[in-house]
Amino acid sequence: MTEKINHIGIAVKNLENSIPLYRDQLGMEFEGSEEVAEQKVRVAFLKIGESRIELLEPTSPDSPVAKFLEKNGEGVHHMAYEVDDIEQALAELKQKEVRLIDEKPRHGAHGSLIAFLHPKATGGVLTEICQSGH
Ligand code: CMX
Repeated sequence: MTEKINHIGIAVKNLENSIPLYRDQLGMEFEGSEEVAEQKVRVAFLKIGESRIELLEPTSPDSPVAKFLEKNGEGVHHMAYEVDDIEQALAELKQKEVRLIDEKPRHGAHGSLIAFLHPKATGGVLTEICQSGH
C-alpha cells in the first residue's frame, strides 16, 4: 500500500521559533509554510532526503494540535505514509477493519489529500496516509 514516508509531523508552539533548529542547525532545506485551514494548523516543511519534517502550529484553541500540546507539550505528533490512490487505500483499510478517523480524504498541505487512522488502532502512533498533490 505504501512505500515511502511522506513526512513526520512534529507539534510545536511557534513555527518561527522552531524552524531554525531544522534549517540552520540541522541544515535541512526549508520549503515554505502555509495554513491548512481544514486542520486548524499552520505548517512548515523541511526536506530530508525523499521525506520531510512537517512542523505543526495550532491556529485555534480547538485545533487537534492545540489539544496535543496541552497534554504532551512539543514533540512527534504523527507519521505520514504516501499512497498513490487514497480512496483505494481507505477502502482497503476499511475492509481490513482498521479504525479510521477520516472515512473520506481531507485537504492537506500543498494540495495533498490526507486521512488519519486512529492512534488506538495503530499502537499509539497517530498515522496519516497521504496522496501527494504533485
Ligand atoms: N498521537 C498519539 N496518540 C494521540 C495523539 C497523537 N497525535 N493525539 C491524541 N492521542 C491519544 C490521546 O493520548 C488519548 O489517549 P488516552 O485515551 O489513552 O489518553 C486519545 O488519543 C484521545 O485523545 P484526546 O486528547 O482525547 O483527543 P481526541 O479524541 O479529541 O482527538 C484524535 C484525538 C487523534 C482523534 C484527533 O487529534 C484527530 O482527529 N487527529 C487527526 C487530525 C490531526 O491531528 N490534524 C492535525 C495535523 C494536520 C496536518 O498534518 O495537516
